[in-house]
Amino acid sequence: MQQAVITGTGVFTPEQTITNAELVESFNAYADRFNAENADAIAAGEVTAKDHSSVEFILKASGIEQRHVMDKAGVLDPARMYPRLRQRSDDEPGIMAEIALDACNQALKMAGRTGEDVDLVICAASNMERAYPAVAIEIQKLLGAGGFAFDMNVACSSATFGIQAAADMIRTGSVRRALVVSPEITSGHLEWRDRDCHFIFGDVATATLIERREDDTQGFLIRSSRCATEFSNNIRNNNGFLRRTRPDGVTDRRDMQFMQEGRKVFKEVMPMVAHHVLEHLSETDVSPQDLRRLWLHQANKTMNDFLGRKVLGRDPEPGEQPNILQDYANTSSAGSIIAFAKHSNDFTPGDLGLICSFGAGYSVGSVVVERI
Ligand code: CO8
Repeated sequence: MQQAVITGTGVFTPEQTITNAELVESFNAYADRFNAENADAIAAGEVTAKDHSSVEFILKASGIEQRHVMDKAGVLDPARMYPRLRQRSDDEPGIMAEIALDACNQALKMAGRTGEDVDLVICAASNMERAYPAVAIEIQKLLGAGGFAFDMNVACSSATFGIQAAADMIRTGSVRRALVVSPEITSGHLEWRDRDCHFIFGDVATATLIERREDDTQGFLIRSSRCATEFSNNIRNNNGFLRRTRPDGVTDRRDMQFMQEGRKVFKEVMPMVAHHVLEHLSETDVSPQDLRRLWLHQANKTMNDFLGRKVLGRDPEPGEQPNILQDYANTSSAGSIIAFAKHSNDFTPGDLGLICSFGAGYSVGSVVVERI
């Protein structure tokens, strides 16, 4: 059996940012406009008035301070409230492939490889730009990679599930080098007009290069991984290709964007993740005290504080559980990979760490890595 090693990572970060203050100002202008336009219906009790959002609430409830987005102007326009992206012809790279390529090239450069060295591309993300051809195959072509490519979606856990799939194929010898890439344009499917969730997400793309271990391979050995799922409607998006077949097949309906029962998610997912991680560690003879760092899913600071305490059995020391969500918000599957990419350079051979993601499905993915 071969061994699989993470030899490179890449993070594409969109240039445009939206601070909480900018977001709240735009949301409140939208809410005032909505309330004025619907004044009669609101007075008659037929429509619910929109309350203002608040910077203080967002920071306290989530820890998020800003988010990166592909189009700030469209999101902040109170008459629009979603991104405006350029129409592209079928002969140009799609926007997901374009940002994925940037992240992949960073990962390849870090490992001293080129696209031609790669024989598997997995595009692992929460939503795909189109049904087919697979975005991954487009990325494969743009990279000049060989072998094969496919898309997979496990929402926030897409990247860790992708890493497990790629590592398993490397171990059995069916591929030699794989890129797991997560272009997450969450701004396209976030409901920016809903104050309960308008602050949650941001855009980014991450890539992880995984290679078969040779004598001189350096990086992070994938010691083990575990994936788990359990069906829940508490995080859901009903958009899809059967939409026009429904009697009420409208496009601008609340459930065509991201929806969640945030409190329920919090209460149900936390025990599931803590149990999953502790079982994974125990089955593979790794003590939580052996882990130098946890690179957790980046949805909510309180969630990460809770998990850090559950896994380590004590309050994490500074740097043991780095967050990036204050700068990026929740970037779905990319979050734990951004944390890993930005906070792993100080590892020395023998150091162990845990990458862990969780979210819609529900889904949980955990990967134990060792610096070699
Ligand atoms: N400003 C002011 N007040 C607000 C706001 C706001 N923006 N929003 C809500 N409030 C009010 C509420 O109305 C409520 O008022 P009241 O007490 O009078 O009823 C009060 O504040 C408290 O509201 P909540 O109970 O909702 O607040 P919480 O403390 O629970 O925090 C969170 C809300 C931050 C959403 C929290 O519940 C949370 O983080 N939950 C878990 C979220 C999570 O991790 N979800 C995972 C989803 S990600 C995923 O799986 C990927 C999906 C695919 C990607 C999709 C991309 C778009």
